[in-house]
Amino acid sequence: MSDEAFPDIPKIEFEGPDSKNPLAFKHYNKDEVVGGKPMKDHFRFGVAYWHAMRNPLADPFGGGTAERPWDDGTESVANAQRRVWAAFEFMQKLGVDYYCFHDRDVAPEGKTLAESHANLDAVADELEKAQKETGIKLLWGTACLFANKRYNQGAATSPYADVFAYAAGQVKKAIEVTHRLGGEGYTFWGGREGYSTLWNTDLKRELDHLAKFLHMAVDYKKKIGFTGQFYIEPKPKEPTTHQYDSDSAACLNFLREHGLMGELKLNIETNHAILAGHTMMHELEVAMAADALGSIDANAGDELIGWDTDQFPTDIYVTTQIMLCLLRMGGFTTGGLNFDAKVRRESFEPVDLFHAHIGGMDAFARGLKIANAILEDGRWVAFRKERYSSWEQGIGAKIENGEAGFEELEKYALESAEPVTASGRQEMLENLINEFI
Ligand code: XUL
Ligand code: CO
Repeated sequence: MSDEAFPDIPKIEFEGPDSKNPLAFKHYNKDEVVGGKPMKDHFRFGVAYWHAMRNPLADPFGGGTAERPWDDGTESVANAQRRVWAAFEFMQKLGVDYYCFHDRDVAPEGKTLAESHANLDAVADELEKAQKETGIKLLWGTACLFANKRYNQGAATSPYADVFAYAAGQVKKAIEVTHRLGGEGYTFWGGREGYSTLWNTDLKRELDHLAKFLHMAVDYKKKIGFTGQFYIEPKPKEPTTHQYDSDSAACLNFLREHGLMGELKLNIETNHAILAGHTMMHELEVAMAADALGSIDANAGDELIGWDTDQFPTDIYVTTQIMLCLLRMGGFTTGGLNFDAKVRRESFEPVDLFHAHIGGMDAFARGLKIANAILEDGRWVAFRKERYSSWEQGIGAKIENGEAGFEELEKYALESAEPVTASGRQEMLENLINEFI
């Protein structure tokens, strides 16, 4: 396609913190080395195709407002193919290396599964060409198992076996296309896997079915030699009242109970963490403790609203916490920071897509620099280490090494003076972190 989708927008460059150009990075300087590697390799930023290219910006009170001149509004394959080039022009001008998609975002659903497969293949041809031409890669693919009416009561957890089978056929194809496009991962987000009321729900049976579905996916992945990482994405509610993959701990418990640990890692989303009543840092720490933090859906929620508003991340405090976790983990392997975020309904012009992503990337660049400075300073790390120093030797080391039981500990306590603790110094630590922000 020769026509540009964003003709008035140049390639977004790093201009530094003094720049007043809204279409420039103030902090994200992709090749600048921070903490031993270039910024771009810390983040592995991804654009979410469904939000950037397909979200019409509707809300419950009114239809879409998004102006997307390259899109003719039809559900045709030709329109979907043209849209691919707009997407890649956007990503190239923005300077991100990855994207993520749902099967039904990139290609229209057909009247039959066979027709949907053919549509997806036709658009995948175009995606493959665009990837080759631009060097932009697929971070992960996924299947939309929630929009079509057939999934109104779930997909893998639907009470109806035919729906389970249909979903399996759809996911099989989505994994194949992800594999064909060199995807580095594949995500399972619950969609409508949950319930609206327990009065009509056999919870145990539905959870067993979900586990069976994931085992089949793992088997098939191995059969076709797809080596990308599988992820499960926690979210507590919306669209159902209770989603089965409600938070990191629930997902890990589910994976362990059903023999899936090691096969799937977690893709953790900031807005979902908030809906679960947790901080993002909590969700990341829980996943990291199980060696299961795989990827991140970067966005923000509005704490005053209480639903999945999928806003762009701008809060430096939160990006700092996320980068502190990632740096301590040693960074992503297959995962990345996918902007699972949409511009506001009021921000309907194409250029707003740039403002939104630039802001998110700059917020993460600042988070990275701040987190790295905190770690290099060493006081925060030293405080935490010192707080647990009683476990390094003596009775603490014996307990951790499994060399002491209740009898020995009772004897130790009887013979020792009253235990002494020190202040937790929460406020001092909050002040310390703020020194860097
Ligand atoms: C929904 C959500 C999804 C997943 C992919 O809240 O986050 O878009 O990221 O299915
Ligand atoms: Co998400």
